[in-house]
Amino acid sequence: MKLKTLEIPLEIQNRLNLCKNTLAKKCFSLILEKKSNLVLTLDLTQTQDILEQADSLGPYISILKLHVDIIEDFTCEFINNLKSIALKQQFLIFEDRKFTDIGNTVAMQYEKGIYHIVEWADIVNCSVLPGEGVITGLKKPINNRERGLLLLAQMSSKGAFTSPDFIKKNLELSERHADFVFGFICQEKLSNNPAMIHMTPGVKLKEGEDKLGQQYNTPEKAIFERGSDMIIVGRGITESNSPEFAAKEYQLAGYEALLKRSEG
Ligand code: 5BU
Repeated sequence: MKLKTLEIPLEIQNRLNLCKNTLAKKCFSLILEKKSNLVLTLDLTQTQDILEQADSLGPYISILKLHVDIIEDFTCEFINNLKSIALKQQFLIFEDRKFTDIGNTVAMQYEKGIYHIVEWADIVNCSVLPGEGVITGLKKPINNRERGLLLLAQMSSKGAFTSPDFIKKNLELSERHADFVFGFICQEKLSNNPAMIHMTPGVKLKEGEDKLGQQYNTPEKAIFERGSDMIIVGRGITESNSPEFAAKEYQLAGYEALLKRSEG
């Protein structure tokens, strides 16, 4: 198993040159530098496990995604340690908080409580179900930090509600707030704006379903056939016998699919 080290996906290089959003630039640069369009999701409940996996799998990923509210022994020290690992291993931190409330509430959820998410998460996401206020609310606590927002346009789970109108609204709002919004969580390419990044969860090397309605597509299907840019993978890696071997496999599968698309 070897990456074609000399090849780069020209499409990503071109899009990097076109985009102005800082987080989009960072993502495109990481994809090219690390030859990885892999977002690892560490849905683990113990901080030590998260830190160990983040450090050992860090070389193969561009983004680490968390659900901070499932952690049972959360401390500020954990965040400091995670930030050091992110710096050492060169990945961005994405808190999958899925903000969905009125602007005033999401602003507080982003900044306050025990987690102070705005202080450490480079990337967060929200649903536009509440309307534009959810985005303007999330902008409030940012100040001059470099932060990016992804819109939750489509979900991977069975029976997820996604009407064409809802997707259209996501596209409109992404353009209106392109200083902050730099892409989508989705199941296929939605935007023709080359600066917008598409990230897809529900990815495994083998298609299938879990027992609670999660549906899986392969990296090839997500990236090559459906035109997404990054794959989000959790249990495919964390529950394998060798997470390091699996992370390399997903890195290779995701990046090869991107190369294949760029060539085509
Ligand atoms: P998995 O172990 O690869 O199934 O984990 C998928 C992760 O992506 C998990 O953290 C979910 O919360 C997250 N996710 C998802 O699976 N599907 C979606 O549509 C969205 C997020 Br949005």
